[in-house]
Amino acid sequence: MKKLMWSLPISALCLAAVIQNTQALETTAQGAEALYKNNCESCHGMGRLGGLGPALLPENLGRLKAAQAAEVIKNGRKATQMPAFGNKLNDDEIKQLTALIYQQPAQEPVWSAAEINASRILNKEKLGDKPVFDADLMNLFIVVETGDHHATLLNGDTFEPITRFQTRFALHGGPKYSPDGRYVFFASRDGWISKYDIYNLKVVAEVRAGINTRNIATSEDGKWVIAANYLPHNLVIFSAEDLSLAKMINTDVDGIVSRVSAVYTAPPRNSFIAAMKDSKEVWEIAYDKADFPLRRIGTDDYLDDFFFDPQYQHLLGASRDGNNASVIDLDSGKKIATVAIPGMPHLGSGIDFEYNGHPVLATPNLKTGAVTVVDMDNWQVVKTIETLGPGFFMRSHENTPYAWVDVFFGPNKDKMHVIDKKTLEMKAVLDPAPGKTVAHVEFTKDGKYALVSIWEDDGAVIVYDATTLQEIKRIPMSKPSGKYNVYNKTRYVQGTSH
Ligand code: DHE
Repeated sequence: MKKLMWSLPISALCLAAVIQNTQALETTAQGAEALYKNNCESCHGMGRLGGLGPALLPENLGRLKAAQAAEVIKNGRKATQMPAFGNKLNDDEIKQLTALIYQQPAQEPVWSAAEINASRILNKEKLGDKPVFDADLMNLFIVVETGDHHATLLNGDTFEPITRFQTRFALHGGPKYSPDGRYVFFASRDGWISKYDIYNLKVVAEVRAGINTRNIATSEDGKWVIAANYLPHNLVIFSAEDLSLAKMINTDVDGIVSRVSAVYTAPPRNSFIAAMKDSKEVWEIAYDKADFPLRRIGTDDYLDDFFFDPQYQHLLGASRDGNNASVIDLDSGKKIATVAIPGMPHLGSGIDFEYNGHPVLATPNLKTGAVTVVDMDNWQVVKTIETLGPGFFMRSHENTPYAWVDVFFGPNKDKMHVIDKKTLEMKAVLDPAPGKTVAHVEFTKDGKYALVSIWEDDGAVIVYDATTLQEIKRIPMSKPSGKYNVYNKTRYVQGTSH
């Protein structure tokens, strides 16, 4: 392959998995290719690009260890259509297939406009303009359940599910709503974008944007959806109306080869802002101008995880060494400060609120058990709040006194911290499911209730009174990875991440 993906830097979290995967045994290529063709190709596609089943390329498998892949081939995968091959293939054949899928294909995979256009699926049914159920449309939640690849539409007043539907395999990143909250767009790691009509409880359009996709963003005017891809190296813009292709923006430019880490919407700027994985740049794409003009902002470090201040005037990007964050003024394109945050801040999960009359941001850290609070008036660290381990997701709401942060990694993954935003002291540490991973919080529209995930296949969403911290209800769900309230997300309520 000409483009050497493995020589490029990769995110810290998946490093371990990648090292393991690239240690996969050399295969007798001929035999493995034939085994693939006869047993796997009809679902996983020619060239291992994916089809009914996910793509089987090293980049797409970065999060699955080779031993686990062999196990899936042998015994099948629960809650998917992947059958068990254990009675058809012997151990040596399974070993060969496992080795094959962790090898780069001889030909570099292509996903051009032709493949994108050919992948598009439109639901041609005539659908009505009124919701087919009765609920406060602004207080609905989409809960993504990655355990069995489903999503639940949850009524935020009654906490009763309205419907539950199958999604594409392995969704990642927050689903994004249209400004009126009627439609929600999902992205899968395999590149599928699905547009779901909440009023009619139906998928209305789908398109495959790439082979390995990071996330999507929707424009504030409701017209565009953009996908950030690792493979190919590009950003792809679609009409939000019917997911038809509007523009592909190649990110391998000026001799620099770069994947795209993520893309976000900056509503006051009418632009999308993209984080580059392998180039020292931030890209801004104007979505309100013809042909989506691009502005490239040079940075002095690789910045691939972002926090934006509420005005979208400043961007905080975590540096790759995980020891500090750069503050970039998005108007001038200049770096204006460096904030020392030694624990590898997870800025994408950062939230903002007011503390002592100052706007602050609070971010969990991926390497240390700490939440870092930074004054956005002077970019100084106000406080480092000790937690019981590295956290992944943090959330609050403008109407609640507390900020909630999980632990996610290590022995205390079952704990949930509740921090008082007025004092920056720990108000409580919740322990609702000892031994299980407890993560990710979202609030009802009014901020009165906090919904917390028990992140297990036989998990649940727990509803808490966000003031008394009493448990109100437990709704069984299959690894509910994220919950997204229509009002909080479409109104960019303070305390929600972008
Ligand atoms: Fe995520 C959001 C990157 C691993 C679950 N994750 C995001 C976003 C980025 C990101 C850039 C913001 C995009 C958005 O919401 O539009 N995630 C990364 C990584 O680089 C990392 C560390 C490695 C990787 O393999 O991609 C990573 N993420 C994970 C997981 O292992 C998680 C826990 C399980 C999973 O399903 O993959 C995970 N990421 C999530 C979730 C969100 C997310 C649930 C949305 C959070 C939200 O509330 O908005």
